Amino acid sequence: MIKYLELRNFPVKELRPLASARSAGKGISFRGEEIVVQEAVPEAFAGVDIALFSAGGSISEKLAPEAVSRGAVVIDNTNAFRMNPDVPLVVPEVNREAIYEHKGIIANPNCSTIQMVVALKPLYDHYGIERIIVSTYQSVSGAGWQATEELREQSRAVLNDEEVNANILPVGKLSKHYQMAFNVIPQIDVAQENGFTLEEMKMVRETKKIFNDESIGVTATCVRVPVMRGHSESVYVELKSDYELSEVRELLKRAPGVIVQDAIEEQVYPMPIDAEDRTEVFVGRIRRDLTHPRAVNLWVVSDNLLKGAATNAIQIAEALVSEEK
Ligand code: 11C
Repeated sequence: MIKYLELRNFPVKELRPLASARSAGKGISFRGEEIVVQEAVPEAFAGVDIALFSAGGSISEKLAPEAVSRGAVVIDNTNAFRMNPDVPLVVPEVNREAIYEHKGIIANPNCSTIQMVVALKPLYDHYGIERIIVSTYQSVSGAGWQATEELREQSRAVLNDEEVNANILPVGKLSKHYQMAFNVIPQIDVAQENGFTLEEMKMVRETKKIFNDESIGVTATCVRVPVMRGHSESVYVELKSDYELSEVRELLKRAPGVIVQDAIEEQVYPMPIDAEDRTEVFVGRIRRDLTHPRAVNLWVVSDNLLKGAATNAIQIAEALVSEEK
């Protein structure tokens, strides 16, 4: 987020990096200047206009209200407030208008939801959406930098015929862990009572909230794959009216934040390796479904750390300070 504030020339008067007591006193660099990290205590938010939170749900629950009570608008990257009816859940390309209804906190959605709704927005507006069936192929960076280190270490161990240790995935806080290298794991986040995982239910609930449409049917299967960065999704979308494939392609090409890479005959399609460090959502494999006359299949890829997190948060901040509502 700090890098993107810098890259996008966000009008920052003062940057105040806040973290745990353990990190306080360390330095970070911003616009060529070294800034000292302070401890994230309630008083540290005095005089802050916009507070970007990304330190886990429990920290947000504790400190976001403190920041708001001191006059800040909080943009929260965690799951803590996303389904709170008083908190807008925003992807600027989809529901920018919701930003201005905030009561102090604005939530940044889950990465896998963000990239899907950006791709579906033009189809939702033009045809309406009846139902979505999504399967994800999510990179390990979604589970934090330790997970990326573990994948590196495990890959090296497998190739060297050494013992493989697994301590993080699928879910750090659970007791069972599985090898990620040369494997796929059909679990992201904890199990829910209905047999889905929390990641899957985030995709279901957040999609309905962002489109402000409870009638959309959404079902998700979220899978971790041994990719460092960039989430991919196979999306089946049943539209409310008939469509022409050429029109779907045109709508996607014109959609803000979307890049179409779609020519299977020339082997052109999005891949996470190409999406790294890019802020757009890439869409390809656009094809008519074989089982339903109003359904279309898409392959959607984006950098989960950028559009899926940092970039989306900074875009919300940009909309907040923009004159244009
Ligand atoms: C993952 N989507 O890939 C998760 C990470 O609710 O913001 C983001 C969790 C969240 O593991």
